[in-house]
Amino acid sequence: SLVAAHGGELKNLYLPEAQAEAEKIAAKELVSWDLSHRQLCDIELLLNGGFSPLEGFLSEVDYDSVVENSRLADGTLWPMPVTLDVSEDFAEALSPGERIALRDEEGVIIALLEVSDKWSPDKSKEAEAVFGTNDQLHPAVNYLFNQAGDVYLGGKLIGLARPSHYDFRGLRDSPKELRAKFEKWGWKKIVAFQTRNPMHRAHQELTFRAAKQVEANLLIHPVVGMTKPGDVDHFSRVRCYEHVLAEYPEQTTMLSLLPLAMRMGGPREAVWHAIIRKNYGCSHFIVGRDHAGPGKDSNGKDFYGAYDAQELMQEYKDELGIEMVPFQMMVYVEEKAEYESIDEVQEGQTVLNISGTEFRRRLTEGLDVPEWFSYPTVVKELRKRYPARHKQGLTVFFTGLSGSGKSTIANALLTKLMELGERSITLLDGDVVRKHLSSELGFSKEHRNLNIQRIGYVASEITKNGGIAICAPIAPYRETRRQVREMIKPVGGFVEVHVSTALEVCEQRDRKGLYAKAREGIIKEFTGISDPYEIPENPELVIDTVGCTPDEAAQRIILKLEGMGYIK
Ligand code: PPS
Repeated sequence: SLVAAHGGELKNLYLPEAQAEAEKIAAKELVSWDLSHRQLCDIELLLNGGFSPLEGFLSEVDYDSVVENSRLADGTLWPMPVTLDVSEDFAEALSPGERIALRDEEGVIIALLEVSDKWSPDKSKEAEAVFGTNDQLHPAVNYLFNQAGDVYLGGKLIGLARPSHYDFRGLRDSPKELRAKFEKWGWKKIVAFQTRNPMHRAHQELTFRAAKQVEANLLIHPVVGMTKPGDVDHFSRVRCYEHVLAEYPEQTTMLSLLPLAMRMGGPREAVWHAIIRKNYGCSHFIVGRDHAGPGKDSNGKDFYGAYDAQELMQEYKDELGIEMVPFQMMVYVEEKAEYESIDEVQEGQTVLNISGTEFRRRLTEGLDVPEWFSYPTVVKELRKRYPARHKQGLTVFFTGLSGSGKSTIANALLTKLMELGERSITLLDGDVVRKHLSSELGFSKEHRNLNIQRIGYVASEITKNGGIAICAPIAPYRETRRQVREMIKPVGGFVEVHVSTALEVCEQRDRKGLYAKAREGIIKEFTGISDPYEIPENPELVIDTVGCTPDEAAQRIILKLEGMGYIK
């Protein structure tokens, strides 16, 4: 039979259906808390027994004990605080013994919490003891100080509804369901592989060897709850895993998704991961190099040593109840055309490896990825997600005084890009936007900023979907322009063009007669005359329309875009 759950018994905190229905109706009267995404991930694993032996969010004594000794108050090994953080305001009105309703993002009541404890944690102590640092570059420390509420609630949970998922439903198994599958297939020894990254050949080699070494079946058990910010989204990853699955001998390996919210807690997290896999029925757990590592701290140093996690696992070996399969990094040995563990490589042999960063660079530059590194199916999947720069969306953001020539150049650029014909293009000209998006706005600082934020939002959507947005507002405030850049950068290219034509020139041209009216005071808050224009500090391009035709100006932008790789 399969390994027992941690603490002996696999928990299931859900009420039987009929009872749950009755409780749901009664629960509508209760005070309720809207769960954050991370809390929702935690609650799913609490309710389905993935976090056995926990029966709810940690009480204060359990929390103190976990923080200090990686153990619950009764001595059971448990390395990670699982707490319900709430705001002071919310906590204030609660009294011990009270029941509250916990709701998901759509307002569905997932569970009831019988509040037994309420306390203000020493966050600094928690960070230091659990994650070994107070450095906010650590994602969990950052969460603790900048997102988590200041009060923790502890108590037992009563599960009423399973958190809903619309994606990859066939690949989501609770511990009970996964155990049932193992039993049905007659799998007795199962080695689990934890991952938050796409899998390439090295991972396939490593996991296949691990399974062979301990004569076990293999469970690929990727985290799809929350991983490190900036990771490849789980939709793309799961499609990659499905391709990799085809590379194992048939009937030996399975894929199941784990809705865990990772903390990137290195050694302690490795122990936690192992306990969770034991609850899912696995007998073995692979711990590789830098397990659940959060990257580098503010001094550029790794938060944890590469094999710290393996060492801590070793320390708890006798009481873990799931065996570690330690692995060193796998590298490709060119002479042998094979993967090998880095500690087995002989002197004089050529070792090839492509780092995650280098792999990403190759995708964005549209460069070749060799077949020894990954599978063409996986690379193709990731290329869809991370297209080469000339296939990504892009925003060209003009800023400058009224009459500086923004619209004229923007139109010339639009036409030239249409001539190239690679992507669809939208022009968000100042006047057009004020007619269709911002007709109720005036020219106060507040209204101008609102106007620019709307433009930024629309441009970011266009950019995200692979199009080109050309924006041509005055956008006089630096801070708002910065916000727009921040909004768009993560989804594609952003090129700021300062049309720097001097005020005197704009006023002299006065195409719309607005400057004359502004001087007379008929138009108030007029940029450059009676309202500020903050000059951009680091635009990608500066264009003065004196001595430069619109055609030349547009051509300069095209060249810039080519130089940056956005057009081929
Ligand atoms: S902002 O500050 O970015 O929101 O301005 P924008 O949306 O680009 O609108 C600028 C156009 O509105 C006309 N206009 C004024 N501009 C500046 N200040 C005041 N008070 C003002 N009142 C009306 C003007 O025609 C601007 O168009 P452009 O194309 O820039 O000349």
